[in-house]
Amino acid sequence: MATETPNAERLAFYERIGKHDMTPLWEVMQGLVVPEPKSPCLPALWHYDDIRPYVLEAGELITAKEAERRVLVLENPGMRGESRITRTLYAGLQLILPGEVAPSHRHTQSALRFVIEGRGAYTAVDGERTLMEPGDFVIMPQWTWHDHGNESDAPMVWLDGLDIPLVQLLDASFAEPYGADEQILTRPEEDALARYGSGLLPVDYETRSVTSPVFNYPYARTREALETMKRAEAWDPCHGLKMKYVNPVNGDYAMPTMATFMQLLPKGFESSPYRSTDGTIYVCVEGRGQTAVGEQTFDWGPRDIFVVPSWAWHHHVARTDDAVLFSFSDRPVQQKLGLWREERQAA
Ligand code: GTQ
Repeated sequence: MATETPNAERLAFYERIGKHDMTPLWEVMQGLVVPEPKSPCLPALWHYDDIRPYVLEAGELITAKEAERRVLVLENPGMRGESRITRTLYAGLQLILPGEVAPSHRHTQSALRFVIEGRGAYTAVDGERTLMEPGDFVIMPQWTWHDHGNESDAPMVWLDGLDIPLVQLLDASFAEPYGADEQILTRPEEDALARYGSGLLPVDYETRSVTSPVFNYPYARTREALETMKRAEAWDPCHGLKMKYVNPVNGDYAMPTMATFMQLLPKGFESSPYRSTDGTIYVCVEGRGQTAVGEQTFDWGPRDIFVVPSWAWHHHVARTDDAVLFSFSDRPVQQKLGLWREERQAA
């Protein structure tokens, strides 16, 4: 591989082939086929208390209807201007004020919502509404109509996670408006959770979707499950007690492009160093702790959001109480393509 500045003869050659839209691999190979992941994604942390005022201020600047989605995008500091929080994923904080509606639309990007603040606003997906509470993980499957509204008396803020950069890379984006603010509802509230999320499935159920038919995984259920499992005290040295959200139809991740997890770190637990190729976005739901990523240490508490880049060594500590972390990444894509790797530091 060429490492030095090319001589005049080579430069002249590159210029001549450049006219034919060609370039020599040996000048770029090192940056293309790297020996291990070298991501422009940087570790980053957003303290919710620092950014909440800006989210609310956006509510005075523009309505949810005018904005279509009134969101402040969380941009990775290593990739400013690219509307992404990791290489493949987008995240933003969406605000809906009392009485507002974010008009119905659909797109080929998959979206998740993780509720940060407020309760009682709804998301409607494919003919059904769900009321949202803090800690709920809510799915908008690709190409399904979805709209949001807030009939409560307080602002509601949630984290949007979408596979926008991934879909952009594939040039596979389609989007269209519904044509009315709110879609027509065809099923009662919480029907999907009862039908598909209760350890039951309709007999003869055949899915046509790559996404879980359960579109709200309520925090109350998730938290209760973690609390019960905690009694067994079988902590994974790297993860504490970490569960993945699954599609009850096939046991796969709940969404085709994004894996979602909920993790409990018991009070006093310090995890062993770990890394994996899926850059991961974390949201603290409860408790306080620290995550060391590379050279940095992040102190986090409830509603704080932080990013661990691909292949960055990291470990977590829960200091004062049990801590609960929600997280998501592009792991399903990497696993389906045979690319996902993980490494645990030898004890
Ligand atoms: O709610 O449909 O944060 O389409 C970005 C794009 C939210 C949404 C975002 C979107 C949405």
